[in-house]
Amino acid sequence: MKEINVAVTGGAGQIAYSLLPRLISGETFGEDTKVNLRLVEIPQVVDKLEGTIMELIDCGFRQTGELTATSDIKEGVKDADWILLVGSIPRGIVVDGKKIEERSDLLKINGGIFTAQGSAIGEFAKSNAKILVVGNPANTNALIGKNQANNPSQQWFAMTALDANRAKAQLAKKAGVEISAVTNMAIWGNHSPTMYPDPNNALINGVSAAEVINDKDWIENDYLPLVQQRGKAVIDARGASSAASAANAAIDTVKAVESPTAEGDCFSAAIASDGSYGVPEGLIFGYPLKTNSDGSIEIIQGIEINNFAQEKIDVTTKELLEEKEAVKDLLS
Ligand code: NAX
Repeated sequence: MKEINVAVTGGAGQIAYSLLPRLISGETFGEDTKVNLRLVEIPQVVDKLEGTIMELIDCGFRQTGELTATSDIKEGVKDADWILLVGSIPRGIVVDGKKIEERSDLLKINGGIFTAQGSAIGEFAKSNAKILVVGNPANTNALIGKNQANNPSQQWFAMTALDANRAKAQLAKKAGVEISAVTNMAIWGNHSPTMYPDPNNALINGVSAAEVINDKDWIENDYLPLVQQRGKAVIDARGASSAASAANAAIDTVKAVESPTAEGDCFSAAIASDGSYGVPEGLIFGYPLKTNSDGSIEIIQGIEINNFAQEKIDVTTKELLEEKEAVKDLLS
C-alpha cells in the first residue's frame, strides 16, 4: 500500500466529525492508500481527540494508518501531503470578554491563527503539499496562510465546493433533472454571500443552465440569493452551521484535485489569481478549475462573462480586496 500523511485542524469540531472517517476509508485517497492522520486542536480541546481516535479505530477501515492528536501545528503538519485547515474561531464567540461580531475582528483573530499555521506548513510540510482551507473567512485565511508559508511549490485552495454543490442541486431541482446532469458549475470569488454561482456557463445535459431554465427572474431573484444565503439558512434551521455537507465538499475537493477533471467539465475552488479574468494577482479567488493528467491545476480560460456576471464578479472582487486590506498587517 502507498502511504500518505494528512493533517486536519479543528479535529474535534463538527465538520471534522463527518470528515475524518471518510479520509481513512479508502474513499478519498484510494483503496490502496494507507492514511496517517494527524488531528490538530487547541490545547484546551486536544484531549477530546482521544475519543475521536478510538472511534476512528473502531470504524475498522483497512486503509487506516497511524492516528495521532496534537496541539502543536508543527508536529501536525510535518511531512504532510495534504492539510485540511478546518479549525477557526466562529463569529459570535467571546474572546477576552468581547463578543466577536464584526467581520474585521473575525478576520484579524483568524488571521492570527493562519499566520502561525502558514509558516509551519511552509517549513515542515512536504514541498508538494496541498492545503485546503475550510475555516472561515476561507479565502482570506488562505491568503494569509499561503503568504506566510512562502513555499511556491505548495498548492493552496480555499473551499467553494459546498457552494458549487448547493448551486448544482438548486438548478437540478428547478429543471427537474438528476443532479449528475448539471456540470461546469463555477463559483466565482469569495466563499461568502457575494460569491457568484454562474448559471450561464453551468450546463444541464450540455446546454447552458440559464437557457434550459429560461426564467431570468427566478435566476436573479430566487436562485442567486438561495445559493448565496444557503449557509445562513442551514444555521437558522439547524441551529448549527453546515457540517455533513461541508465535510462532503471537502472530500469532493480533495478528489477533484487528486484526479484528472473529466474532459470539458470543471471543479470549483478558490486559488491564487494569476490575473485571469481581470482579478488582481495573488487574491485567493474562486474560479472554475481543471486538474490535468500530470496533476497540475489550471484556471479554465475563455469562459464568456456577460455584463451581469461581470458586475457580480466585481462585487466579490471588491469584498476580497477589502478583506485583504483589513489583514494587511498580517501579510507583510
Ligand atoms: P466547530 O466550531 O464545530 O469546530 C471548529 C474547531 O476548530 C473547534 O474544535 C476548535 O477548537 C478548533 N480550532 C479553533 N482554533 C484552532 C486552531 N488554531 N488550531 C486547531 N483547531 C482549532 O466548527 P465547524 O462547524 O467544524 O466549522 C469549522 C469552520 O468551517 C468554521 O470556520 C466554519 O465557518 C467553516 N465553514 C466553511 C465552509 C466552507 O464552505 N468553506 C462551510 C461550512 C462552515 O461554515
